[in-house]
Amino acid sequence: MWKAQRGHQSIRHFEPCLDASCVWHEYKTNRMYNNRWYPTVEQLPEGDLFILGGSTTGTKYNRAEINSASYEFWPPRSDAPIPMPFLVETLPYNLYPFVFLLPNGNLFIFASKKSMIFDYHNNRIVKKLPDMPGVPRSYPLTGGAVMLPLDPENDYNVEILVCGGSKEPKNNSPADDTCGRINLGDEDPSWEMDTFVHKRLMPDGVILLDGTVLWVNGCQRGWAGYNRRNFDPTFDPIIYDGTLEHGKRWTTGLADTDIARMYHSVALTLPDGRVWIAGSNNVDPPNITAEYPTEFRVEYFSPPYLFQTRTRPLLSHVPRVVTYNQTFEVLINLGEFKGQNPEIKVGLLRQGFSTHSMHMSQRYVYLRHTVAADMQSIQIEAPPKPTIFPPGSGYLVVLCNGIPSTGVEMFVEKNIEDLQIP
Ligand SMILES: [Cu+2]
Repeated sequence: MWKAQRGHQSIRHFEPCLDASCVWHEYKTNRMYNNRWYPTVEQLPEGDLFILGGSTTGTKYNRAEINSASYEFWPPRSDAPIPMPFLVETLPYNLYPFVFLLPNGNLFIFASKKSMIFDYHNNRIVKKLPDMPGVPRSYPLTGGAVMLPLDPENDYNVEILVCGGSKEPKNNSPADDTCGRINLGDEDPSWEMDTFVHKRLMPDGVILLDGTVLWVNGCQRGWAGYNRRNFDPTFDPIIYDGTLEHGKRWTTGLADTDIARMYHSVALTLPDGRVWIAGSNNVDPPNITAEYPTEFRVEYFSPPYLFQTRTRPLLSHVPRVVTYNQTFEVLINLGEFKGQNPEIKVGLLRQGFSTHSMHMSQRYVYLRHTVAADMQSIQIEAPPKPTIFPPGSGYLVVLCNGIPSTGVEMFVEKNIEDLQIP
């Protein structure tokens, strides 16, 4: 049986397969320069990975002696990790910084309350942004962050949403009940504060197939970590629609769960439009009889768009791989909406990967398109460049009056040959 090596510097590869032969490959010699416990990884347009921050050893929260205040690339682009003073300025609550690749090729980087636009090509801060009001938002005072869907209609203007967190690393610390949203397209971006409906730390924010954001998991008191640090679980899912005006963005009153999902919970949007929710373990060693037990049950959340009586659009003949800026055709069946001039949108979702309320490399991009006169096919333009959607897979979705089709996996590559199908 495969046993993982010590993980602080490990790079592990997993090759998907259709049989039972899949194994993890561990690289003992090829490894990161720095020990990194709780770093962030973001996919880059060049096809490699940006790895940022963390601490050199496991800890309740970061401190100067163990701070991995640097970044590096995988595969390596430099001979050594590159120092990042921002990760010193944001101590001690700066593990798992929020990082998003921006359409202009820079990175948005957020830790604690601070954020900046960073040019990783030239190791240069492009712009420092104002502090976000309220509590720190990074581990172990864990909030969540989402880059709202990118849309060619507004020239891929970027807005970032950061929600929740906790006041201090104490058992009785109240979770935060606010979200902040910053428009990076503004000349002087500032945080517009909004409610998070109620207090929540360790939330999971996932982009649904229709471009809205579902928040699940978490709790109302304490901080992130093992052994009696998380209390008062939040059971209700809430949905944020970033296209609506302030005060009208939240949908509440959805079906509650009765499972506490706090530290080490995860959530992921599925191609069929549901959300897969799993985990929770805030006891070490795992214990299924604890007050908040180690949780082995999986749940599926079905968003309101799956309960509409209207016909769900059908999508077929999606190409397996397209190149940037390529125009391609898919077939659609709009059911009773055919001929009624419905609003058609096309989206491409990359769910990214989820841990500790982080949804690294998650993004959603609307695609330019033209619906055929007979409403049975759509000409779609692939994302124009890799800074908008880095190379790799996503789920293509057609929305008809806001109701999404099932997502169909499609790869976007610089060259068709880049996708090696075994
Ligand atoms: Cu952990």
